Amino acid sequence: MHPALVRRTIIGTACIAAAAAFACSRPTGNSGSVLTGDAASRVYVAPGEYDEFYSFMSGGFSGQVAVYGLPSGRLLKVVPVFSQNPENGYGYNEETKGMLQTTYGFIPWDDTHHTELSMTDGVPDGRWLFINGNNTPRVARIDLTRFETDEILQIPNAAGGHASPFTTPDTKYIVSATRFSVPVPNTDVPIETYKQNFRGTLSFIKADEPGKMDIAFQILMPGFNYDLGHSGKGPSEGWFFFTSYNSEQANTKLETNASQNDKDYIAAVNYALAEKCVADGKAKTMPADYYHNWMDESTRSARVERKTSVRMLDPGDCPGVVYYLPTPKSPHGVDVDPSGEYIVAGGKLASIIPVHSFTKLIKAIAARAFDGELSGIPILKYEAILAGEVQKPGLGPLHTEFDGKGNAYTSMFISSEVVKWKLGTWEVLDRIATYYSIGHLMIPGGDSKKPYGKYLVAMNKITKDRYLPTGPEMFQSAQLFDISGEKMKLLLDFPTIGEPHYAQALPASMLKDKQLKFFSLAKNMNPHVTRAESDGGITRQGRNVHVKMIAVRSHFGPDNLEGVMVGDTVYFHVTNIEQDWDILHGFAILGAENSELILNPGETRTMKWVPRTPGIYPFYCTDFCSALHQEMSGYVRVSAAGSNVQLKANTSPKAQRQISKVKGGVSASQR
Ligand code: RUQ
Ligand code: CUA
Repeated sequence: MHPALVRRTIIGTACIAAAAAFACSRPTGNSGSVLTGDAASRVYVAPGEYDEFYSFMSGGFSGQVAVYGLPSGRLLKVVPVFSQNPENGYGYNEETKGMLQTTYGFIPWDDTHHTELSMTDGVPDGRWLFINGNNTPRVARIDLTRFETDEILQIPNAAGGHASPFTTPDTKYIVSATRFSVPVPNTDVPIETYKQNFRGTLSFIKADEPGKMDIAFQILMPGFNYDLGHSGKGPSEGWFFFTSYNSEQANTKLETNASQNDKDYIAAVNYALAEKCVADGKAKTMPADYYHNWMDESTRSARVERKTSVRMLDPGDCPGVVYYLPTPKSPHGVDVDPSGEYIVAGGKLASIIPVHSFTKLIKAIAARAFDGELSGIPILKYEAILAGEVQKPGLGPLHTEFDGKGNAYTSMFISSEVVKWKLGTWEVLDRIATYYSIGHLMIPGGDSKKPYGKYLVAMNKITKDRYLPTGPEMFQSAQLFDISGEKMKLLLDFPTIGEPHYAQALPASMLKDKQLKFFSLAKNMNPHVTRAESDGGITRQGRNVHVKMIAVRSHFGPDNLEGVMVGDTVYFHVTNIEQDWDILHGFAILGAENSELILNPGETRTMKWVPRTPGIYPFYCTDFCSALHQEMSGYVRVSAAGSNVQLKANTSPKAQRQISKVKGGVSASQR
């Protein structure tokens, strides 16, 4: 019987027996059966106090990033990345639409999988967070002083960007490997010619300069499916490891056809050597079509650049750049321990966890301990590179993280548990159930040189009875474990947005004091900025009407607009002229086929609006900003096409009175 059901039955029986004496509480899921006494106090963050860690969870099929506090599990923010976000107008307003531009057109969605913090010397440094778009292969950079997406790079010659955006210890590169092999360049061929025509690519993306992300080079690989990656560190710095499955190169019914081989491969890529080969001109420049979009800091508007070529390195032209490490059985995760010596693979269908040794790998290469080759890539002998195998770990090993104290923690999808084992002796030390079907797990800093090793978060694929039911679909579920002692302890369940896949976390102290509180109005170089109400107004350029407007507690200026006609396209350029933390205004207008605008203090945002019928259209502030928030509104008069109503923008007497009240504050902030 399911453990939850067992407990419910017990509670049920005890309840009947005790009914005369006590009021029985209803059974509430099964957490009580595994919780220890102090769990509540371990996760309790008192009102007004802060969490110890920021945890950045992938938003999965929401396309975003969700930021949670740990240990409380409180949702702190949703950062829009690849999906339009009506909550703040990202991807709807004119300034940010460009961020979602791709060669496939404007794409309002993606499927995010892995968050990755930037690192310095192999340790998270709190500058940026990267995340991948899995469907339309892209990588994004989020600035951690603002929690905003600043840059998106599309990956050409790829179809699905799953092994991404893992970083090198110095954040010189982040990577993206294609999940699906396709013809490179992509072209119309019969699908059954998979083996002849389909190829994989591994992309190394230059990532250490904001606004300058670019494909440094791609490596052309056999037509497998590439799954996950991790960089080496310490002695293995300069190498990158990628798992692959479907070495069978099946193109149909992968469920069985891609699970035939006893072993698939981890590709060990010597990217330091690849760099050298590229510098020596051994990569071919090939045409490619992809977008690079980034936010211009001064205008806070997206800049969009279309790129036309990449450098493609064929491993045959750079001997020693890639080796294959045979790894049982359709490996999913590949994780490198804090010392950089051990490379741990999670073979979804394997009955052991294999651990490769970097020292042995280098020796095996020198001794040419090969088992043949694949498309010119030498296959190392399994026994020659093996450090050890964890025996009987459980079923369905996927991902491993480390606590920095010599222990590894592996998620077991099929047996729904976390298994703790010891590096070096490979013995299983502890196991604890997860509810249910854990995918990734995360320890703050757990894939870095210096894990923080206090908590572990399990990200589970199935939620079922963990919360009050919400129809057939429930949020995904995360669970927080205390790993500070010998035995793991369950502390907390909390729901997450989308399917979080992976997360990374760092101490709040690394970010908290670096947060930007507002944008400087003086430095706002948006071409449509309005710095003072007297600069507002309405102008016509053919069928386009531009409205320049300020928002300040508690009015818009101007707030009455006339002379707009059916057939016009109206652009509302609204500037929030507040210079104060967390004082936001919004803008929405009746019937707009668009989301609202949300305006950070000091920021200009533009809404495009096409009125369809004559009439009066109210607009209002959507973010409750003051006692007179409900008064923060205005009207647009729309006349029939060809009418002779004059363009007019005015300011209401009430707004005049309010502006004189707040003027001192506003002008002071502009000095
Ligand atoms: S995945 S549950 Cu998309 Cu990283 Cu392993
Ligand atoms: Cu401004 Cu409500």
